[in-house]
Formats: sequence, C-alpha cells, structure tokens
Amino acid sequence: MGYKDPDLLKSSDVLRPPDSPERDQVLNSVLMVVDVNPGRAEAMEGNQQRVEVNILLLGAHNVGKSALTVRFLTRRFIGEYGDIESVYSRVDRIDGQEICFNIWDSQSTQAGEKCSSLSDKQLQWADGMILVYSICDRGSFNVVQQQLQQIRRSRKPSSVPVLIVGNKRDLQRHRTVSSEEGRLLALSQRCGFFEVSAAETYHGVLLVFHRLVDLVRETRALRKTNAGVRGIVRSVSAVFGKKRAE
Ligand SMILES: Nc1nc2c(ncn2[C@@H]2O[C@H](COP(=O)(O)OP(=O)(O)O)[C@@H](O)[C@H]2O)c(=O)[nH]1
Ligand SMILES: [Mg+2]
Repeated sequence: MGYKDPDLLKSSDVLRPPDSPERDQVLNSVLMVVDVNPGRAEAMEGNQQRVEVNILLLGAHNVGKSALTVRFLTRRFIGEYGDIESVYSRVDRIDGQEICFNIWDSQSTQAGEKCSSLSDKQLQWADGMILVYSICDRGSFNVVQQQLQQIRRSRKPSSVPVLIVGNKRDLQRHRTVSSEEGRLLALSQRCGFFEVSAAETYHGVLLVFHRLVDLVRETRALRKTNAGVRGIVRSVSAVFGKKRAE
C-alpha cells in the first residue's frame, strides 16, 4: 500500500505513443500517492475549506477499477494497468468548493478466489464506495453482491453511500448482465447505479465520482443534523428529568 508503481504510468498509452513526455507530465502532475491514514484531519465542510473525500473502488479482477480511476484522474484511457494497489489523491473545485479526492484503487479478487474479503481498514477508511462489475462478466456481478453483503454487515446505508457501476458498456455484443439487473440490485440495496465505459468516455466516469461526492456531503450534513437533534433531546430530557427529581 501507499506506493506508486512507475510501470503503471508508463505502460502503453492508446492515445499517445509510449514514453510520450507530454503524457508523463500529465500523469505526474495529477497523481499523488497518499498514505491510508486512519487519523486524518476531519473534513471542514461548513467554512468553505478543503473537503476530503475517501473513495474506495471495489470489485472483481479485470472489471476496470484501475481504468476508471486513471480515467477520472487523468482523463486518459491507458489500456493496461497492471495489478497494483494504491491510494491516489487529487484536488478539484466543485461548485466553488475545493474537494480533495483520495481514491483507493483496491487490488482485485484473484482468479479462482470466490470473493475478496474487505479489510476493516478499507471499510472504516471509506466515506463512499464504488462497486464495479463488467457487464460482460456475470461472475463479477456476483462478486459485487457478495461485497455488498459484507459492507452492509458493518456500515449502514446511512453511514456510507455506495454506487454500483457496470463498466465496459462499449462491449454490448458480449453483455451478460442486463442494465435492469444492475438497476434492481442497486434499488434493493439503496445504492446509486451507473453503466459506463472507461474506454470510451471521460464524461460518464466524471459523473460517477461527482455523484458520489454529492452523496458523501449529503451523508455528512445529515449526520451533523442528527447529532444536533440528539444533543437537543439530551438537554431537554436532562432539564425535565431534573425537574421531576426535585
Ligand atoms: N472494452 C473495454 N475494456 C476496458 C474498459 N475498462 C477497462 N478495460 C480493460 O479491461 C482490462 C482490465 O482493466 P483494469 O482497470 O486493469 O481492471 P481491474 O483489475 O479491475 O483494475 C484492461 O485490459 C482494460 O484495458 C472498458 O470500459 N471497455
Ligand atoms: Mg487494478
């Protein structure tokens, strides 16, 4: 964890010739690898300072988690990504607010392994999660369902927003998971749902990450409101409890 494999960023680029200095410059300027630090500073939502959002990408091997991550961070589709695990960081401005995206591109479930189990660290670190499957790979859809069950055992829908993303939408001829199935799963588990192609467009991928940030911010705001209400209830019951005792 916490390292950047330079080979990942120098692998053949379908858009530019290999070893293009321009491409390397783009990648190096937007990618920064950060440590997974459980004691990170609390996000400061109210006073327009930078907001930190930790996003965890999960799913089976080969579904395009790294492709989605790199597409979002660099706007590029590189083609081959290797199988490394890293947390990348990038700052964006959305609606006038600085958002720091920390993106944990998790290591894939290995072939033959039924379901990669998520670590407690991953589960606790994430403010929002993206569960990725390939629309051409039913096994990867099953992995998403298994990982969802694991997430729900420790994190309620109200504490961590989850998006289900069917990737490789460009490969319609090879589709084995219908859009309807993806949508129904998302609906039944209170998740958002998208179908995208990391290979074809940047825009769809951007929408996924921005939607998740919106949901994380809504979740934080709701938590603050609920904490406020609980505080009022505690004060009121303290006063009335005291009166009754007098
Ligand atoms: N056709 C197509 N191929 C994709 C897409 N996204 C990723 N891939 C390819 O699928 C393979 C696995 O992608 P990768 O991001 O390494 O998957 P990961 O193991 O989930 O991180 C690579 O060969 C990618 O080029 C997509 O949207 N369409
Ligand atoms: Mg990967």
